[in-house]
Order: sequence, then structure tokens, then C-alpha cells
Amino acid sequence: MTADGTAAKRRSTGKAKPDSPGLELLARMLEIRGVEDEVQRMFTQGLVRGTTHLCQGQEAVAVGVCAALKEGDTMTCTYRGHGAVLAMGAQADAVFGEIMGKAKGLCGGKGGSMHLTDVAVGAYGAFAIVGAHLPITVGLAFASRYLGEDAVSVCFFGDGTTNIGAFHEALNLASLWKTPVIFVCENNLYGEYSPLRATTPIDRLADRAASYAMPGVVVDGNDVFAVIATAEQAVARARAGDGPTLIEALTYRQVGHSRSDPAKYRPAGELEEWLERDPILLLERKLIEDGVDENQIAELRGTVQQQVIDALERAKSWPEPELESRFEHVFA
Ligand SMILES: Cc1ncc(C[n+]2csc(CCOP(=O)(O)OP(=O)(O)O)c2C)c(N)n1
Ligand SMILES: [Mg+2]
Repeated sequence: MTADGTAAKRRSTGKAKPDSPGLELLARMLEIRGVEDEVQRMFTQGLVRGTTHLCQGQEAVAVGVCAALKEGDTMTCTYRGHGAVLAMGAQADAVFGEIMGKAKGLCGGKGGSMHLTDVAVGAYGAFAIVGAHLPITVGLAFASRYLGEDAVSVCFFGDGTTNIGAFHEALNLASLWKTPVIFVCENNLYGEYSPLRATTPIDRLADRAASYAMPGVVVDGNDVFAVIATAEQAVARARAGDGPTLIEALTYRQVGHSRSDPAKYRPAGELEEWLERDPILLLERKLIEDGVDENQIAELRGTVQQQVIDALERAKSWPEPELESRFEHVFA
């Protein structure tokens, strides 16, 4: 898969674009890394209303899968979903604003870090209940087919989620009804503080697809081009009416589970090994191999970092919600 090969099909995020598709992917991944690093700092400064679950190290999964989508496709994700929502095209200032509880945040400041939703870009919700969004995604995909549209729905979730009942119910029904879903399991080796091997009797989670008669594909989740290629196949299958795919993307969260978790439960040397395979470094190395100038990459890093800081400053300057707004958007 070359960077150029994916360009024509890529869905626009509506954000400023560098002049090559490879650099555009890098810009999206750098934006997510920059936002997450800032949110980590904001948490320690007491600026976050509620908690945080960050995705540094997993950026290539979100950016790669979303790059295989087109306008009208939909996505759901978890509390670790800042990256997925940004990859769909949500604006960084509205993400920061939501996390700080500001009125101009993505959900008017009422959802916070774990519930980033931006229907305008197809981000139909981040969910704090493990597994809750898998059946919802089957519903989104069913609606698309029922209405005669060709939109597909992507669902991001973790390795731990594959032990939840809703995972099995969703895969079963999605396959039976051939709904256009792409189930993306981000296997980051841990569910909260438990290593996968302590909770799950198999190594390859993609094997679970066999029970539901759908393809189960394992991909290097730190290689954005591999992710795009795998996601494109799953999307093509879904759009053609052939049903869902389970993708297991092998990746690693470089930070703790949530808040200020120091992740002391990780064996010595594990983080360092994965840092060697940091998805951003891998992409930069590939771009340089393909002839992109190192200075251009350094410049892009600076530009994206400045955009992230500007977005944060804007969001900080926004007002708090009006007291009256607490009764808006509530059912009872
Ligand atoms: C139904 C349910 N059970 C337990 C929890 C508590 N919990 C929050 S995150 C999490 C771990 C999920 O791990 P995984 O699916 O691997 O996702 P990751 O956090 O690694 O992205 C658990 C058990 C929850 N939110 N919902
Ligand atoms: Mg996990």
C-alpha cells in the first residue's frame, strides 16, 4: 500500500491538509498525540471535569480505519475515544472544550471526556460502558441498509470488551443480518490493570470471528498503512452487502489506564519495546524512506503542535455553560 494509493478514496476530515497523503496521515496522528499529551497535563492541573482515558500509542488505528471511510459513514468508540473522534474530523478546540465542561464543547460540556459525540462528522458517540456501543453500531449499520444507503459503521473497542456479552450478541446479529459493520478491536494488551492473558484463554482475539462466520483479521495496529489496507477490505465487504469483519489491531497504550495511573503493573522493558514501534515514528521513518524531506516532517510537527496549543487556548477562553442549560437535552 503506498501513501498515494489511498489518497483518492480518503474521506475528508475538513482540516488543513499538508501537500501529500502520507503527511496528511502524519498530521492527523500528530494532532491526536498532541491533544492527548495536553489532556494529560490538563488533568494534573485540575482542568478536566471528570476522568480521562488516553490513547497515546494507538493513533494509527483510529487514523488508519477512519481514512478508509467515506462521507456518510458512521463511527462509535469508547471512553478511550478522543483519537477516533478527532480522526473522524471533530475540531480539537471543541474536544478540549468538552473535556473542560465548556458550553461550546462538542456536547455543550455535558458529556465530558468519555462521551465525545459529533454527529456532524459521523461520530455517533463514545461510550463508558464496556461493550455497550457494539449493538448500537449494529443498529446504525442496520438503519443504513434499511434506508437503502451504502454507509458502513465502524465500532472501536478494546481487547477486554471481547469478554463482554454484548460483543458476542452484536457479532452474531451483525453477521446473521449481514449488516455493514467493521468491528475494530484495539488489542492494547490490558483491560484496566489486568493483562489480557489473565482474563482471556486465547491469544488471538480475531479467532472469535469464526464463531460468527465472519472474517477475523489481525493487523499491526502501529502501521497506519497496514491498518488502512485491512480496513479498506473490510469496508468494501461491508458496502457490498457481504456483512461484517472483525479486525484485531495489535497496539499498545503508552500511558496508564486512566487519570494518573502510573501503570506499575507492566513488566519491566515492555513500554520501551513498544516505544521503539511508536506508530508516529514508524510512519515518519516510512515517509523518509519514500523520499519525504526530514525538514518537512519537523515543520509539520511544529505546525500541528501550534494548532493544538491554539485550540486549547481558544477552548480555555470559552465561557462556562449557563445555569439554565442544565435543563436542556434532558428527557425527564
Ligand atoms: C460493563 C462494564 N464493566 C466494567 C467497566 C469498568 N471498566 C472500564 S474500562 C475497563 C477495561 C476495558 O478494557 P478494554 O476493552 O481492553 O479497553 P481499553 O481500556 O484497554 O481501551 C473496565 C473493565 C465498565 N466501564 N463497564
Ligand atoms: Mg485493552
